[in-house]
Amino acid sequence: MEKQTRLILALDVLDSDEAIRISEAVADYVDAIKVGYPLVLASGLGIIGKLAEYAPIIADFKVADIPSTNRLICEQVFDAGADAVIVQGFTGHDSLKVCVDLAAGLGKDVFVVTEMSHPGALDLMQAAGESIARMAANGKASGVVAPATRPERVREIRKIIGDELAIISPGVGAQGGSASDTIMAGADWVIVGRSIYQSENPANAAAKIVREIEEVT
Ligand code: OMP
Repeated sequence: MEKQTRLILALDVLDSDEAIRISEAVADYVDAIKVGYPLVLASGLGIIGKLAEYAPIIADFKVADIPSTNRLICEQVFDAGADAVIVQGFTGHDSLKVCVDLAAGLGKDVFVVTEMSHPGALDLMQAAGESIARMAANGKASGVVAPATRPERVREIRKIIGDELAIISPGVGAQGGSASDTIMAGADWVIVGRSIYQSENPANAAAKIVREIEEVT
């Protein structure tokens, strides 16, 4: 994934035609498109290959199982044409390792969720976030997912993982986070969904976020 616009679209629409239309419209403004359960469950895994024509695809399945099941899931995801997969970190180092090993052999990326962006992440996840970030770095993941709703946590997680790993950061716009604050806190990319795909003009909405990022980089 090349760092150009530093914007990743989270494409949580359900209709495949709409997904293709939006991807085509925003292709010039995004470095990747993140596809997850909503779109894949509604449209089938084949949507990944179709959208890969417009941008690299991050498959957000928040993979969280035992190692052998994680391997089966990641094989399907990469076979479908995804360039990267998002996995949960709380399942531990062995579950992560199979994903990283498989991805490394295929030249693909693994991003590990540390602490999520919603308020409920404070109940349990935040306490484990820094340990998960450390495990992601030790386990040679490509990067971590960290919350744009809490730039101070992005800053902490950056200190833990150093500069080798990337930070991709959701929570900008609809969840209240700011693209520029998140980038200034140390994120490499911001992930934006509803503020783009629910906009009357997704291309304009994406362009506006890219301009905001450019102002602080
Ligand atoms: P919007 O809130 O619509 O911009 O979408 C954010 C996207 O990022 C959604 O696809 C979420 O599932 C995803 N996400 C979070 O919002 N918070 C997290 O902590 C982690 C993710 C993720 O792993 O992508």
